[in-house]
Amino acid sequence: MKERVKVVVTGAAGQISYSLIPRLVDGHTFGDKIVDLELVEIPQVVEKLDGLVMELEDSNFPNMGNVNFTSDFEGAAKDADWFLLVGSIPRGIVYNGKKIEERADLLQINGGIFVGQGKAIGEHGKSDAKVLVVGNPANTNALIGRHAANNPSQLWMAMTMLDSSRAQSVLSKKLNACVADISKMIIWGNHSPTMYPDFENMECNGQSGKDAISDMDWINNNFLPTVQQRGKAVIDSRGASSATSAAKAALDTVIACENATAPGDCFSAAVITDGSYDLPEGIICGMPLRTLEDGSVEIVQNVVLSEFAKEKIKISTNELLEERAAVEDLLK
Ligand code: NAX
Repeated sequence: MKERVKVVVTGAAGQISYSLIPRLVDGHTFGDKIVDLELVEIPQVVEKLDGLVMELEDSNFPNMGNVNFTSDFEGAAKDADWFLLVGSIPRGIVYNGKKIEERADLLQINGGIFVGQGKAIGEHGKSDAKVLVVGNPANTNALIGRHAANNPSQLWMAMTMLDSSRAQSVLSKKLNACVADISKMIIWGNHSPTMYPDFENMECNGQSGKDAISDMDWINNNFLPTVQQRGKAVIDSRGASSATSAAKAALDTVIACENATAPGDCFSAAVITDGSYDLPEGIICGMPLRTLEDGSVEIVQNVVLSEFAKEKIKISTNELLEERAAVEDLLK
């Protein structure tokens, strides 16, 4: 009998999910496993998911198991292996009669959602469940969710894979290489414009970025701003935020966790800090990770950080500390 994996996706009627969900059951992301889906939405739009389920059924995906849609997150969470928390309230919408424009309001509202979801994951998810937070502000949402879950054997991550894919793409062009030639692409810090894409420790066909790139003018005035501001550039052009690339990045994160990492390589996601790299403890911060043969995920140690890198990372961890302070009441 084939192995099964149960995956919960929130924000299932949103634009990222429309690209993401079909590819969870196409046999690529989870290999041969049968994938049971729990698709979660807020009550106001949950019925729309009936149409998505019809489309999934009509697509004849060979690895699709049971599919359910619901607004009951607690029920959906029961014995789930994976939680892809995409759902959140975007900036600019009117919520309880107030237009949400301030980052502090966004932190409070979305943070509130993650208290309930975190508690349900901690109580009802599998003890080795993996949680990927995509909904923004992703790092602080993950911090709140993890705290509410209070179940340290579960792994909480905030997504920085899209930032790492963007960095990989820009660097491959600069170095006249293919994206597949680039490895060890680490994103440090927050999933926000303060993130630090570590060009020095990435490798292109085995050569370190530190050795391959000496043009600091290009790094400071082209590479860093392009990667850090890419989300905004997509919104400015498309009138909507990154969707297909965000979905691909979420799938890449799942694949990176489901398969042992190649020796010497790493992947990017933000996890709880533990004192590694002298980062402030108790924040969800982008770091280099690797998956071991037994399926556990650990922080890669001994990456050498230059003074330039340390300075940039500090800006981002300071922002994460400020975000944590803004949601202090949700972390009690
Ligand atoms: P959409 O607005 O298209 O979809 C979000 C969906 O979430 C909506 O259907 C909404 O009803 C649902 N939702 C809201 N609260 C919910 C709750 N409590 N439970 C379940 N569902 C809920 O946004 P989309 O473009 O799909 O983006 C989703 C999130 O990803 C946003 O917060 C966005 O900022 C974030 N992103 C994160 C990225 C990352 O790299 N970490 C990159 C892409 C994207 O910007």
